[in-house]
Amino acid sequence: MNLLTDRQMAQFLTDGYVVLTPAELPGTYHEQMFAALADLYDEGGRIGGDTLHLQQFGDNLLARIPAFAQLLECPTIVGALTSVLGDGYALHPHHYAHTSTPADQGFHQDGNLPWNERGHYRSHRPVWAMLFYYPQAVTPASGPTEVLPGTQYWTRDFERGDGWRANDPLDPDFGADIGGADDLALRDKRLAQSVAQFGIEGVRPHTLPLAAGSVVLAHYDLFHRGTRRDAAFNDRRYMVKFYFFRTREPRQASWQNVLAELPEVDGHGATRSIAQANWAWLRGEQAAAPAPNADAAQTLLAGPTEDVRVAAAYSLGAAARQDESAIEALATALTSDVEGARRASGYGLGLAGDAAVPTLCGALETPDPRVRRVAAFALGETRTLLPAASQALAMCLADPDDLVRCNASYALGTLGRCQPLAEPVVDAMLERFSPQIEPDNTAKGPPHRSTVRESLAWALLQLARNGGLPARHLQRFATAGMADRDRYVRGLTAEALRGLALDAERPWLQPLLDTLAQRQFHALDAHDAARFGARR
Ligand SMILES: O=C(O)CCC(=O)C(=O)O
Repeated sequence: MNLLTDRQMAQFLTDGYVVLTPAELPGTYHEQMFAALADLYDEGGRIGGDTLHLQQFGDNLLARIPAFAQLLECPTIVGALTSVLGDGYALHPHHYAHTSTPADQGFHQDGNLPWNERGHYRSHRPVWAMLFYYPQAVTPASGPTEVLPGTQYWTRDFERGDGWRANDPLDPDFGADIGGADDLALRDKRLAQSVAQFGIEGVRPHTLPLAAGSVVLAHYDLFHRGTRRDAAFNDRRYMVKFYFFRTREPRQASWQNVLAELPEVDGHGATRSIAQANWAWLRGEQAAAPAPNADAAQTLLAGPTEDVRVAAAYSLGAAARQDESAIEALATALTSDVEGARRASGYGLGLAGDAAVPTLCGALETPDPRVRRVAAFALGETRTLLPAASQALAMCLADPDDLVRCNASYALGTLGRCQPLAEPVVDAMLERFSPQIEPDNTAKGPPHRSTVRESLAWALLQLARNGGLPARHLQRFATAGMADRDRYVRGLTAEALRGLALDAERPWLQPLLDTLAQRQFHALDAHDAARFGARR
């Protein structure tokens, strides 16, 4: 496999993406992929309506176009994903083939659950990655993807009412009315304003015209958008997006690593301290702790933009391993009324590790769900081995707030990647992993979805892949997960079991499991048929 070089890895950690050109796949392969996607889009067009075309180009591509496996298994892609996510990374069951249109999308981060649903805070560590595959050349006229390099560690405030906004738009007011307005200059002006208002120095849009067969490997949280195609462009431009996640904590570098320190690359200066922390983490080390500057506590609470608040939180978090007052500053920000201060404090407390555990466990008991959500997420980011953390998170699985339960599930998955969790904790996860106890809670995308059961399925996958589910638990996970009405719960459970079966070194199982995994959503199940089948 072709592992990334130090320079490519530094580019990924700094800018949030790298462009890959898998030389092992011939031009004819990409032509075939283009033709196959065009067929599926034509089929979707004949069906018409406003369905998601799940049977055509949403979630089902591996069944409809099995040759996609050649792309996902080629040495360039396997090497790049292994570099960023480590051995044993997994494919999420959701994917989609996008096409360019006459409309402009606004810059956004994808929601961290399918169809822009929200589950948890965004981790700065490379736990997730996206692949954008372009079977045809992308020109400025055909509607290239545009990215905001270096934005993968930032976000806009997203709390709305008592929940979180769907996905993370850079400008929540940039809707279909503006993206589709006849006045193209107005669209461009609004897009430029959205970047300027973000306020982070050095953030500049970058469009990605690319050769046919190019692949962009992006940090999951990179801001991006689909740009409009020219009125004169009368062909098609496809982009297929796949999602991947890690299943192992890094113990050593998984790329062609020579340098101990993150090299300087042209890129976004504001991301450097986070990129350095990532570089160290990916090498199985801890980043050196710079002394926090005297204003860090104040900057965290009242800094003007996300990057300076997060930088302050990182310096306090690193110092907190020895310095009690740094924990106090982070704890104050955790209960602040300022959303961005609370969010940043979560990153700092996560970095503080064991030293933050008492503060975070205490915060899980506060009446404000906004604080409990950050605290739950941050407990996972501490990667602590202290049992008190997973015990407290297990209690949160019964929290009345869905987002607390999601963040707690996600954090348990992170801790379960670090060491096996105690039996009562796993019991609590499996207890909750049932539609009777944890009912469906979203109507986004396919019917019958639960953001909490999806988060639990992801967490249980992490435990399963790390030897944290003994046979009795595994049986319960497999039975409940494969019977779930939520297709992504089933898909994640299947992916967990596939990995385990392959680990058992029975090579003849591989083709069977690969085929089953590819075809998992191909036949309409009873629930989806009611909504999507009738139109075929
Ligand atoms: O089609 C594109 O270039 C980008 C679309 C995209 O990433 C999205 O809709 O989230």
